[in-house]
Amino acid sequence: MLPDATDAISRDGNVLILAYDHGIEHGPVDFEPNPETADPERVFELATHDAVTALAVGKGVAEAYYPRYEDRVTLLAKLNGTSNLWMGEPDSAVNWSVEYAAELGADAIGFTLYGGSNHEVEMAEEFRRAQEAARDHDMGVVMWSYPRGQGLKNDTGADTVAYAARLGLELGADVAKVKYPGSPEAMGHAANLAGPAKVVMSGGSKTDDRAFLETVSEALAGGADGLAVGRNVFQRDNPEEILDALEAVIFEDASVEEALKHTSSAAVADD
Ligand code: FBP
Repeated sequence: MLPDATDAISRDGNVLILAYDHGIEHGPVDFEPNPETADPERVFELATHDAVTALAVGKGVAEAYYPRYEDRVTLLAKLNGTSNLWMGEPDSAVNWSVEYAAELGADAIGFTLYGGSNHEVEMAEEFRRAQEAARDHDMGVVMWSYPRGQGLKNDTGADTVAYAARLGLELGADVAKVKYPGSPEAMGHAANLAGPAKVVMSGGSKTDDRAFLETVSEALAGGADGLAVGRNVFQRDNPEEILDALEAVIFEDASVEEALKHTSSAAVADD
């Protein structure tokens, strides 16, 4: 972890990564709730929102769209990814090099590590190469740290998530992206173990405005440095509203009640 490595992808020390690698990881099914988000242009437009400190996308999407947005969006190059069609032990193909990501203008790289998978050793070695190349290019390093495999699937227990956060620090990530472990205390435990590396909560499947904002607020209270979110933003009918609300919670220290005023839920509650 290097002290200034996250400057380009943070705001006042906090991070809000808009994740849009779902077309690889989950497939088109994730765009069904809000079909216009199948068009990357729609999501690049969302990423121009002041709340978004970086947009995480795969190579093809970056190549096709980033040149038109380079002045308005901070690019996080999600280097590896595997489709949901893959049925083997958790693994992730490295789809582009750090050098090429730098050429395209990326400020940071993103890399999934499945600790606990039969492929952990190779994945850690691939991560090493990417992390060191990122240092050569002054790019930040974000680890999607998801312990998984051999019976461990989406484990959100406090000890597992703390281990995931610690792997981020140990292997040289500047930011460890982890699943929410269910309470502010457990989040704090993970954040402590990550030391100087930032820890951000992974958004997860879509929930309602209040439940989502409460979880984000709890994670921050526990010691998280922000959020990396996909579906809980782009699957909403009004993604800009939830970004307004997240901006209030993450960067303006607003309460959930205050933040909810940015969303249509507030209008429904007032009726
Ligand atoms: P969400 O906020 O939609 O959960 O996205 C976060 C993310 O890490 C994405 O970057 C990735 O595509 C997806 O979750 C992977 O989810 P999983 O591997 O748990 O199915």
